[in-house]
Amino acid sequence: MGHDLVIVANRLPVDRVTDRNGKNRWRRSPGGLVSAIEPVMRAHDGVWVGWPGGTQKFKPFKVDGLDLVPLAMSAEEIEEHYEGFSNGTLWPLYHDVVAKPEFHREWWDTYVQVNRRFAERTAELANDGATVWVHDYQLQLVPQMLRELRPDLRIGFYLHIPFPPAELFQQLPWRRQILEGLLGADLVGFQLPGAAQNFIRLVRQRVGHKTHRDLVYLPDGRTVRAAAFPISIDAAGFEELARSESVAERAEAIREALGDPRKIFLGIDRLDYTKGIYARLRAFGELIRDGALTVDDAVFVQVAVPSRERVEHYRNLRDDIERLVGRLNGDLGRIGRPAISYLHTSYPREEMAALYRAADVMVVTPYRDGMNLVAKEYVACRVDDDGALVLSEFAGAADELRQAWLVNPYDMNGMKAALLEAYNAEPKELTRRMKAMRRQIAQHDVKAWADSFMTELEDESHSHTKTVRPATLS
Ligand code: GDG
Repeated sequence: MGHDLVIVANRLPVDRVTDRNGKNRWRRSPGGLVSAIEPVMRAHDGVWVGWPGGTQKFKPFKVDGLDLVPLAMSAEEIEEHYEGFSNGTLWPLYHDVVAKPEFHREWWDTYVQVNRRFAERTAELANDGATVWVHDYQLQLVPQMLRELRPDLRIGFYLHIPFPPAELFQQLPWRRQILEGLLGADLVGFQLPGAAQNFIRLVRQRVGHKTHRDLVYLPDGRTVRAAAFPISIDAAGFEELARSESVAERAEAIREALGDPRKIFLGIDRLDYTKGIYARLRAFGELIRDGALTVDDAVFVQVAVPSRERVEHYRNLRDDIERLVGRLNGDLGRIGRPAISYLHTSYPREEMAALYRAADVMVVTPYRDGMNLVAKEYVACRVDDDGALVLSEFAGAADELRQAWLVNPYDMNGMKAALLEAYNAEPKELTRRMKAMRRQIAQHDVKAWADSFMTELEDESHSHTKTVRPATLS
């Protein structure tokens, strides 16, 4: 039996866990994306296609009533499609070349192969005229491959990470194939309007199609729309969690365990070179060295969530950060008073909420970030309308959270000044800023995001009657 909605994403929204009795089972991954998409899936008889992690093959299964179709990857595919082309080529290229992207033809071939398998399986699962929503940079060829197999489908694509300006994108040897892959969709969604504009401009320049504002007119009569849909979080869910007694108590306990400093700075990031962890810790260390802050008054809690540990860049980054933390604590700390409290681990959602509640200054300083949900989660958890957010201008979230202390993460002195201002801000000032940011997040939550994308995808008229010549550029 087919489905009226197919969600296609690199990962399935579940993790394989071993329970107390040593039995393996599936557990739903935490996170807003799944909870936002779940109601849409239920309303449309949906199914989710994705990689379950690892190399083991599984039959389709259900978790909490959600239909899931796992697509296995071989060890070579994990190495070349996931770690290679996705995380070694596209990830750095799309994040302003913060690290040097590597271009390998074998990685590309495997990327094509995996995308084809996703497209073929999706084509089998979709009912006549069904809607398919493809997610993220690992699967940019799926829309076109699927369109060829199933012209009857309505196809949407959403990119969670930035889409780079033409000057960087054109480094990619397979730039035209990627653009054509995305053009298989009826609607291509991005975090920010600038990314949609980058895409339209590239399509015009590199593929040679006619474009007007946010529309691309294809020679076959189809119209593709590119637009921004800034993603968000389950704001009410986070707020409820933050208000719970157990989280409030845990936040108190965290403060106490840190020796009741006057103020707690907090960073929570996947350990990724785009997140700017090294520079922010350096800035904080310099403030202590300068005497602007002391280890009695302030501590920086940095949670670095393990990520992509098999990719070399990530291993080196971890070493660099840990060497810096060691040096700062060795130089600046005293017994029982480290400058940085560094944790290389991940936590349950409750502990995240308690950390957000405990922190006076949240520091989010990526060099480039599609959105950054951590910044939004912090705001949602500040139920007393206090706390300061120091936020990079280069995070998508900066477009909405205008009342944060916005910083350029490349500007060390600017970042130091912002950290200090946030630290010294008057309560009235903090409340004014936080209230405005909380209003924004409450009104634009992840449900609103999913609804607006789906509405746009389903409502759209996807054809035009213009006469356009076939593209000739290469
Ligand atoms: C990509 C884009 C875009 C983190 N540590 C733990 C944990 N988390 C959760 C956070 C947050 C999520 O993971 C991280 O999301 P971010 O947005 O901060 O960053 P990426 O992972 O890089 O996500 C990004 C996003 O996609 C969505 O489109 O915003 O720009 O790069 O929700 O809370 N959750 C738990 N324990 C942890 O230790 N439970």
